[in-house]
Amino acid sequence: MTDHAPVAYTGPQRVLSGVQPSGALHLGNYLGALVKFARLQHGQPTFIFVADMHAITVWQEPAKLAAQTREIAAAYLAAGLDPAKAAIFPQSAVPEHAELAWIFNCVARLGWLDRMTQFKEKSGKHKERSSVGLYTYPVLQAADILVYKATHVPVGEDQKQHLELTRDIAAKFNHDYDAPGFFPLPDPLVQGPGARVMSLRDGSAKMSKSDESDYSRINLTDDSDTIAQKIRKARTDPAPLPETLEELATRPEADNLVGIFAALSERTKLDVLTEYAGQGFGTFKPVLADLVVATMGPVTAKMRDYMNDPGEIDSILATGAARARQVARPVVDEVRKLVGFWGA
Ligand code: AQP
Repeated sequence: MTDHAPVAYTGPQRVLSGVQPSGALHLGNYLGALVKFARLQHGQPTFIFVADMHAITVWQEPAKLAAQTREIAAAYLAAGLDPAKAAIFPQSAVPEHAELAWIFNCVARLGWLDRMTQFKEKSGKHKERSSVGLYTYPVLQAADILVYKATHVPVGEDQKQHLELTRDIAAKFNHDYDAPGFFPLPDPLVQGPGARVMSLRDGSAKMSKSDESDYSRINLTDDSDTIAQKIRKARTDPAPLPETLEELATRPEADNLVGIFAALSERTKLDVLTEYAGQGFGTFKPVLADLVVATMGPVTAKMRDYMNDPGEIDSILATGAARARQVARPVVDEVRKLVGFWGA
């Protein structure tokens, strides 16, 4: 170990992200992640994986996991990801993720992981019965990103803390192994009104796959009637929509619905308020429901089409995995040399 002032990474820019195949996707995943993936693929080389190794940190039925993996791939394609541009692959098909994760387990400090709020939320009162994988999940996530030396990571706001941990691991590795600038310190891309979509039943909790109430979320597989009903029943307050963002911020449920409207129509929240200020939810909710149905309907239909062709999805996943390995293997080989492993 030697002392070094941090040296900036000067390699190519790359985008990486992923979603777990742990249940039906919802509007939060779509706006916070999928839409951003599709936008970014036109700029830099893009790697989008299905996080099946993350999914098994909590129990997954073995008989269903491969189908769930294909379903996420179908959602990626339906959201506009193009396999000719982005490498789309299952995480477990690129073993370099796990290989690097072990080395990072030896770089990360227990104190860093102890601060991760997602583990605390997901393990709840039964921490000692959680898998070790759930605890070290953010370390695997750091390996997912850095095995491609990715510089930009589009995620929802809930992932910001994990991204900070990735930066800490990259900086410590570069320092400890005397490899200034070897790994980039990746930037989370979290901006935009879709970065934190909240539950339709509780404006202080994020929309989540694991929420017990199906009325808390809009699933990518919901039909038009179900979507309209969920928005009609969404919790709100009796006041009309305000004129300013400051007032909106004091009303979490209203803020959430305006945010969803803004994200789906690619406008700002202020723009939406300018149009609907003074109107009650009796007027706003049906317009929002129409917008959600009009935007999500075609995505759901495309997703079903892809799901009906599992052979095509498998071929896209296999090609994506081969492309991903071409980038990941040389990085891990360099890491092996830096660490001093035999034969490297
Ligand atoms: N409510 C949300 N708003 C905006 N973005 C969100 N994301 C998740 N929920 C929201 C983003 O979706 C991506 C994939 O998430 P994931 O499936 O890998 O893990 P997650 O964050 O644990 O997603 P869920 O749906 O909330 O699942 P559970 O209920 O299991 O916790 C990430 O980029 C995430 O930020």
